[in-house]
Amino acid sequence: MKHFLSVYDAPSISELVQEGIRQKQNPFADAHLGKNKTIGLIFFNSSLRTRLSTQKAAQNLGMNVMTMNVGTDSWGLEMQDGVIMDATKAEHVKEAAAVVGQYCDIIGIRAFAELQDRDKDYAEQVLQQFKKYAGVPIVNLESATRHPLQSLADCITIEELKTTIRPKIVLTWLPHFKPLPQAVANSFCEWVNRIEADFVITHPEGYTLAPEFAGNAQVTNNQEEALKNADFVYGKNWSSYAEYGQVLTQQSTWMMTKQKMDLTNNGKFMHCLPVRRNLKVSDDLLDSEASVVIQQAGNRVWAAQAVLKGILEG
Ligand code: SN0
Repeated sequence: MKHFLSVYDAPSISELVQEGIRQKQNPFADAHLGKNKTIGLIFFNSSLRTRLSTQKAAQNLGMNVMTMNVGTDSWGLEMQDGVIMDATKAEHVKEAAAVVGQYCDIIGIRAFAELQDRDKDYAEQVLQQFKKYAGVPIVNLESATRHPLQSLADCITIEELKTTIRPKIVLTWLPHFKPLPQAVANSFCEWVNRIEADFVITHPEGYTLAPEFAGNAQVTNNQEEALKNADFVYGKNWSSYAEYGQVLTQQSTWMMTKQKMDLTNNGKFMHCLPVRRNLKVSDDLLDSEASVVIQQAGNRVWAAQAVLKGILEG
């Protein structure tokens, strides 16, 4: 593997999932692979799981880790080529990425969607500029349109917990007052569309995901119908793609509760976290046996470790 920006960089989902499970069983088996190698983790946005799990995965592989928050720790970075830099941003990504590439063997980048200009977000400028100028492999730590390390951890969790060869997996939209990116939902679709599953997406009208991500999944505006016999329910809020970045509704009837899980086939509830309790998901569901969000977050380490191993070997 050279870069890890999306599912298209994964040579095989099932092999990456199996590699993650192997790393979980034997975390230090490859402790020499990353000896004297350095990973730089660059954050344009907040992070808890991604930052710590990727750091831990790199350390398990024997790597050195450097972390930086852009803007607060470093100079503000200009992404646009050919502009007169007479505003607040003091450094251009051309130099910044090339310099970080001098210090690091792998660079991880987190840069969320700004949710102002759809074409700009979906062009993935920050990731693409780093890829162009850093000269070393780039790992996506959640970009404007995708969160592939999360999706791989999700696939590992589903593989661990599934009780049938072809589970029914439901992605349900959850209410939130704040406009959130589509990245986690997009990426989940992109991966789950490629594993053995019956995949259903449910959301209120106006929240249709981009066709290149939704793919051939079944889509319904009826959450109750979608939840019937589900083996996995994956909750996530996202803002509208059609009316880009808008919050069109906050209907609390879309909140996931323990009672709604009664419709499922003894289903497991998943969420990437952070989750706002009693806004998106009720306490009684998050505190129940049905919720696997902590196991899912734990698997972030093994997903990152499988990916970093693939890049170190590649
Ligand atoms: C991010 C998102 O993409 O939805 C990161 C998820 C891993 N989530 C948030 O920004 C939540 C912020 C909030 O205020 O609830």
